[in-house]
Amino acid sequence: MDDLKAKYLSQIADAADEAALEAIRVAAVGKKGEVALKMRELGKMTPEERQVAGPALNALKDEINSALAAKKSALADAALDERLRTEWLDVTLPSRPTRQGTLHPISQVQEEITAIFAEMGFSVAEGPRIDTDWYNFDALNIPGHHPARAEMDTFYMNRAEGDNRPPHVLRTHTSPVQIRSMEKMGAPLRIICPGGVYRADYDQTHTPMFHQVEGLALDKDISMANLKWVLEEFVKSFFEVDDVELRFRASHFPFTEPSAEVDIRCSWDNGQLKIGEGDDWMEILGSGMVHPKVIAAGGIDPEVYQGFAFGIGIDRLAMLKYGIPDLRAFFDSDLRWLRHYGFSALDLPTLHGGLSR
Ligand code: 2U9
Repeated sequence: MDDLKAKYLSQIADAADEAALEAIRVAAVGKKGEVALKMRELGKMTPEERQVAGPALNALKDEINSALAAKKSALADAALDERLRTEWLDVTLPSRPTRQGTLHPISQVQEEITAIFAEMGFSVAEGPRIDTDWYNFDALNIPGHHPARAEMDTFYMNRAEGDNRPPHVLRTHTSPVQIRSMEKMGAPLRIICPGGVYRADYDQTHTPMFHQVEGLALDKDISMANLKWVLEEFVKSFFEVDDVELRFRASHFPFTEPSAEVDIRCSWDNGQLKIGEGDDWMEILGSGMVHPKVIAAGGIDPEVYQGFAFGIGIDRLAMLKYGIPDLRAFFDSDLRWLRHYGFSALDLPTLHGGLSR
């Protein structure tokens, strides 16, 4: 027994890492280790011999176990010391002198849009990108059988067998945020909801994740005239032109009634877009008066409150304003592209200081 003890204590002292220590543990005090084998021999001994050998074997086992535990914690301490010695950072070093990052055009345009609507009294509301199909569809007057559900190419979340929670989707628009805001804040309400949305669609003009800003204004006396003024102000500020002609074209969305798609007067001369002049029209957003069922779904009485809503695709607006030809480049993380099309992170857009410089 003394030999066993000396052998294992010296092996433990010499162990270089946790793996070596584990191998020693298995050989010494594991189920089929040497101490266990010795224990089995107890059966063949006389009762007198057993009375001496039994406790001695147990004591040996305890001693080896505590040597193992002590060595394990010493190894962990040494590993931590080694990490602290090698992994360090001089936080007093000066920052790099060259300009490093830029603001992505989508972030820039989102900031610009936010600045414009903030000036008109809209605050920003945000919400989850994964939401229930109730918030994404039913509350917006898109019931289960509605063709709009299929048209939106929805990404459904996988559900485990027996999961009874309601189905969740990657939001196909930011509209669920407006429903949540109505529930939380009631009316009157004036919000914009910017953010990423998801649809299973990928080609030259579609990416499976893109960005929208939706707006909602609810009050006791809101009409289509208010919508028209707000959108005209927005378009003039955004494209930085003094005057622009809008065309409201009758359309249909489940969540607004009446609904209108909005075009701006423009010209395309040798591939150059000019806003506010020319004989062409370009669609830039959708809008309408919020459907009474949608107001009710948000917990607000549609007999008392009504309002307008609109939806704008940020990515396309960024392409138009900054002459970016290919939508898919937005998501390539190509540094040369980001340096070319990016914006200074220190020049946040404001109406008084200029939106884009
Ligand atoms: C609530 C009530 C009404 C939001 C609206 C549109 C019209 C629209 C598109 C624009 C470009 C989506 O990104 S896009 O492809 N959106 O045309 N969106 S009205 O209406 C709402 C939203 C929330 C509670």
